[in-house]
Amino acid sequence: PHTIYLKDYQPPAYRIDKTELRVDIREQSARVSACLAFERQASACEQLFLHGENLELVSVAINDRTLANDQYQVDEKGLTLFNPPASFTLQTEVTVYPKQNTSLEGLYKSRSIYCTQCEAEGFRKITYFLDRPDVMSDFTTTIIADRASCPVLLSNGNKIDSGTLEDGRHFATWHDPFKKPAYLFALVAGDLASIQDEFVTQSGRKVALEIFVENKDLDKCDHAMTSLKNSMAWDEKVYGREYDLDIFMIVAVDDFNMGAMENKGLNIFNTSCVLAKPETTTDVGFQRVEGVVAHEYFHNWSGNRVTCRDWFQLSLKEGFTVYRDSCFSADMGSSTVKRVEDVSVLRAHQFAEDAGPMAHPIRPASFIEISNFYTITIYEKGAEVVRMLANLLGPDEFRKATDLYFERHDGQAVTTEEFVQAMADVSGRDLTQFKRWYDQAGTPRVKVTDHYHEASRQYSLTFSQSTPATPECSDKKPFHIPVAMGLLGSAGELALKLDGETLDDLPEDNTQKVLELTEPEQTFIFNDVPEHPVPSLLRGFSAPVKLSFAYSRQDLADLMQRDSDGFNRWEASQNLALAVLDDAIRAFRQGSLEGFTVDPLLIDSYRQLLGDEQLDQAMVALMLTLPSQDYIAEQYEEVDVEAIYSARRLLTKTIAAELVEALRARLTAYDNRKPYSAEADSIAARSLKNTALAYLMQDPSQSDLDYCLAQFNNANNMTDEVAALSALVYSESPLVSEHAEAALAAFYQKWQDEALVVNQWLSLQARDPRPNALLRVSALLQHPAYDGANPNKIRAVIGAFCMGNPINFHTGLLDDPSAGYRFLADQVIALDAKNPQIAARLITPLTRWRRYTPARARAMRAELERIKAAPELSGDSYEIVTKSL
Ligand code: HT7
Ligand code: ZN
Repeated sequence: PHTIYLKDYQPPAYRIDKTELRVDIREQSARVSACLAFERQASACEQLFLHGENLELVSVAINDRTLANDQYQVDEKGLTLFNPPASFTLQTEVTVYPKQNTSLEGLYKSRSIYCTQCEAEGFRKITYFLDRPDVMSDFTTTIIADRASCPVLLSNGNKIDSGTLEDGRHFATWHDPFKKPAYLFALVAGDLASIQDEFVTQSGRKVALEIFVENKDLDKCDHAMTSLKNSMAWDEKVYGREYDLDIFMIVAVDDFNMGAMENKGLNIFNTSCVLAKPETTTDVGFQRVEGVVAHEYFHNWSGNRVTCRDWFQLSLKEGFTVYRDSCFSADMGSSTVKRVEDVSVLRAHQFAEDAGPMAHPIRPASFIEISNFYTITIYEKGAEVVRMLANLLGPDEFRKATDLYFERHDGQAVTTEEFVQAMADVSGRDLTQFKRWYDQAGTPRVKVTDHYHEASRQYSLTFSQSTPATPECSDKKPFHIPVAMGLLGSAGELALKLDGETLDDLPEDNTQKVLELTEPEQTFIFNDVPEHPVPSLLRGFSAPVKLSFAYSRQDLADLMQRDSDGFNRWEASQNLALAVLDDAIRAFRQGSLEGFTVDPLLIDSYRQLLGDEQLDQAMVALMLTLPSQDYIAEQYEEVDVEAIYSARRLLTKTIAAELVEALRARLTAYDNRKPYSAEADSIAARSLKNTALAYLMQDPSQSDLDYCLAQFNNANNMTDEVAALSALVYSESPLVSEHAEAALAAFYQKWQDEALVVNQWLSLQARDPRPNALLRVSALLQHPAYDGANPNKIRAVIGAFCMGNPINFHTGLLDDPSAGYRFLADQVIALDAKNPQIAARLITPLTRWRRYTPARARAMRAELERIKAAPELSGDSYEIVTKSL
């Protein structure tokens, strides 16, 4: 495998102005005929290389003349044309094998549905092409298949023809009037049912909306349709972006490597991101459907109308689109809850990536396999960078800048430079330093100290920033970091007047400011400060950094109660919990948790929270939830898995015991007879009730257990049903164990025909922290519900065990502590030949070996070596393994 560098970018030698495809699908294979109109862009070209992989070439002609053997050459990477003319039509015919295509890239079969996945480089598995995003073409596609097995034939754009052929076959021809790169091409053929609706755009155009699924799933499409219409309206209102074709289609398939794909006018989705109904889908599932439908729809502008010049620019479309979908979800529900959720994911997983061997900037400088760069860094950190720009410019200028960007670059393939330039042009700001966020990896540390001078009533905050070395660079230059902040006095928020500012400079509400850090060290002095305040820093998580300030525990308890910034109230709860967890981790490491007492300040703060009737119930639930094991691990240089697990477990049990009455009061306050609704306040009420239930089931009374069993048996929605099931399964109380086994069996019996529900059942067991989980996981792999070719099932069992069950993954089996690592390596090696993208992703937990104690690090490393030595390892897995060794 070889490395591709951004610095080597060259524009394509040819354009492909028109692409005509004819895809003739038969049970055993498909014949793809392509007619491509090439125009030379540069001076003479002796050899033109077209990408093509896993294609069986049947014929090749230029301007209708079959090529002689010395006019072309074919190898496993593509087709080379020797001395092609300046302007010509290339005709090729190839055979492909959708049923045997287990990589789920190119044209493949998912259950009975033929579908495609072309991003990033899958089109080359369909036909020979310049498969790169800066080659944009006008596509006309004819699909031919059996009418009985494939009554529905879809592709991008508008249907321009259809008809009947001999032998029970039929065809449909689609034309997409918008030029697009090949990665946005799609086709679907299958026996699909659909729901239909309509959206009238702000300029009065009618757009037909259609969601296609297998007939059995037709009752689970309404939420996706509502989400789609909400997204269309939101993009018009917030970004002035209108949909451009006459039809927008979504197709759901079971076998899909990621969540969904934004193909022009024909989005293809993993069923897990479309299907939802209360009986089978949790609240988290409903929110995911809404978010992913929005994300793919928003790509129509941020990605499709304005696309990427090359794959190094991936965050141009992904970071921006994640930012857009997260603002949309914030507007549909609670913005603070959404922010907390996003930041939790970022800090537990992106920060870990940024500190590991796969760390890369949001615009990487090189890669071996682009599929490995669909990372949490490109997506979520990319979104944080756009969020910082949006906050620096303010809403009006940011909107002007996005308008300018879309208008300037409509129909073009551009770079992140152009995106930032639009921001700079509108705002007049110099964003040169800001652009370091695009090419320096790593999470900046920001250390803050303060000083209060009573006599002068001056308060100063000193910030110093530094960024640890990452593989691409060890000498980091300072970042431009916006720090939103306020100051808490004893009676509330204080007015902020920076030294040098006059009253005229200040807005009416001047209790919040954004301080812009640009130097390694900077001090800000505030005047007329009446008392030593408690600073509230990095409000709303205004930059993706690790900020530290020496808060006392009482300060944190105070911020938890009183900060006007909802995000920072939650942040204070996390920091207070982390401090107490650290006490327990130290005690564990010094010998034992026996007799350890949990700081009563944490218990009292939680008690206050449980009694707070004003605060959004979802926020109460989030603040009562201890930091995840991954986020706790992030706080330490060396991860002590047992100490973290034991400390968190002890705190959970202590909180449950100390607050039993307040927790029960939350159950009593909840009205179980309310009909289900997916609105934010209903979701919030359920989340608090189920958080309380999980605590109570740590050591339940008979009536707590009865409540949980009744909820499990009578719930009218999956959120409550699965919350009760996991409270039963994860309880260590002897009162519960036989009920847990029975509930697991009953759940499977009830839901065995609902694949997505079965995935929940699998993953709940794979995450079970009790000892010897690996034995149960190995049994699950043999269960009839498991399918080793389906990425959702792989994620539900192998992914959930290796990434969501750290205590079992790292401790293995009682007599075999490395068994978890060996299990993962075995699974990766077996999967790599079939689906390299999914195999490579699974390796992630092993890549972090340097963070663990020496014996574990050695064992993890040995498994990486074993994967590396596997015969015919894919480029995908090779890249991850070699970069992490
Ligand atoms: N833009 C889409 C990326 C995607 C993808 C990438 C690699 C392999 C399979 C894939 N399926 C979809 C998804 C998105 O971000 O919208
Ligand atoms: Zn995307």
